[in-house]
Amino acid sequence: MAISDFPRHPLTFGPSPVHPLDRLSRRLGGASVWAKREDVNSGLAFGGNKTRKLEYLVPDILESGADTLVSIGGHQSNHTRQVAAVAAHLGLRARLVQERWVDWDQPGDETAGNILLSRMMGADVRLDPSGFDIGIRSSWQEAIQEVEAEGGTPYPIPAGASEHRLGGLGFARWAEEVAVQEEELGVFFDTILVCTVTGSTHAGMIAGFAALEDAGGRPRRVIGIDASATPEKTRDQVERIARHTAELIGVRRTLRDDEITVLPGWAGRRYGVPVASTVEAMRTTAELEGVILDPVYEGKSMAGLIDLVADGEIPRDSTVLYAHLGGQPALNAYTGIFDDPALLD
Ligand code: 1AC
Repeated sequence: MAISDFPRHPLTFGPSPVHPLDRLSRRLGGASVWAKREDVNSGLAFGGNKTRKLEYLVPDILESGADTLVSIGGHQSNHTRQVAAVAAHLGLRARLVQERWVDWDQPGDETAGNILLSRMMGADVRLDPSGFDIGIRSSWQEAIQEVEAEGGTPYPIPAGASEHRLGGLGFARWAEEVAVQEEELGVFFDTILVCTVTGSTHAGMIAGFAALEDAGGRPRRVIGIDASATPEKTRDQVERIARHTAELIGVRRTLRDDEITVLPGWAGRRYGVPVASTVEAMRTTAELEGVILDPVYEGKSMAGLIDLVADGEIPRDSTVLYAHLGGQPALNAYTGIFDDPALLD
C-alpha cells in the first residue's frame, strides 16, 4: 500500500507554508535555514502537528461509531488540545487525562494555554498526579474503561497519537508534501530537523523520506532533537513506529540505523522544563524572525539547530528545513521564563 491508499479526513488548510528564515541564517553564518509551519496548518484551535496525524485517524473514528475520544498528555499537552478540537469539529465528546508530566508549579499550568482551550471546546478534562512517561499509561486505560462503564463508546488515542497504528501516516505524507514544495520552490532540503518526544511525527517523516528515496529521490538527513530527557525511550519508540509506518506505506527494505537519529543534549534534565539554551533560542528566533517558539518543544529543537550549525555538524552549505510543530499555546503557562533564571533547569 502507498500513503494515498489510506483514507484521510482533511482537517488542515492544505500544504503547510514553507519559508526561509533569512535573518536567522545570516546570524548563524552558514546553512540556509527554512521553516515548515505546522503551527499555522489548520483553523482548528491553532492546529499543530497532531492535527495532521488525526487526519488519518478520523476515518477510523467515524467507522468505529465512537462517541468519545479518550486521550492523554501533560497539563499543557498540545496533543490533547488538538484532540479536543477534532472532537468538537466532529460533534463528539473528548475525555482528556492530563497528567503532571512537568514539575512546574507556575501560574497558568493548570488553567491557561492548552488546557484552557481544551476546556473551552467542551472537553472533559481530568487532572492526574502521575509524572512523565511516553509509554502507555494506566490512567488512560482507566479513562477508557470509565467511558465504557458510563455507557459511552470510547475511541482510544494514545499520547501524541504515537502508539496508534496509523499515527505515523500524517508525517509520512508530510514528506511527500515537502518533495512537492521543493519542486515548486526550486530548493532541496538536505537536512530536516524536528523535535521528538513520543515519536510519531519524527517516525512518520523517516518512513516518508525512506519511501521517496526508494522511489529514486535524493537521500537526506532527518535529525530528531530529543525533548523528552529520556532519549533512549524516545529512540526506541521512534524506531518502532518508523519501521511499522514504513511497512504500512510499502517500503520493502529494512530501515537503516543511520535513518533513525535522535540527538540528546538540549532537553535539559526534565521534560517540559526549559534550560538557558531553550530561552536563548526562543528569544533569537522571535527577535530576528518574529517567529514564536514554545519552551517545551520548539525552543529545544531550535537550540539544537543553532548549535549543530555553529559546530559544523550541519555543514555551512546545507539547506535545512526546520519543522515547526506548533506548541505556542503552552507559552501562557511559562510567562516567567524570560525574567527569572531561577525557573530554568
Ligand atoms: C507529547 C505528545 C505531546 C503533547 O503535546 O502532548 N507532544
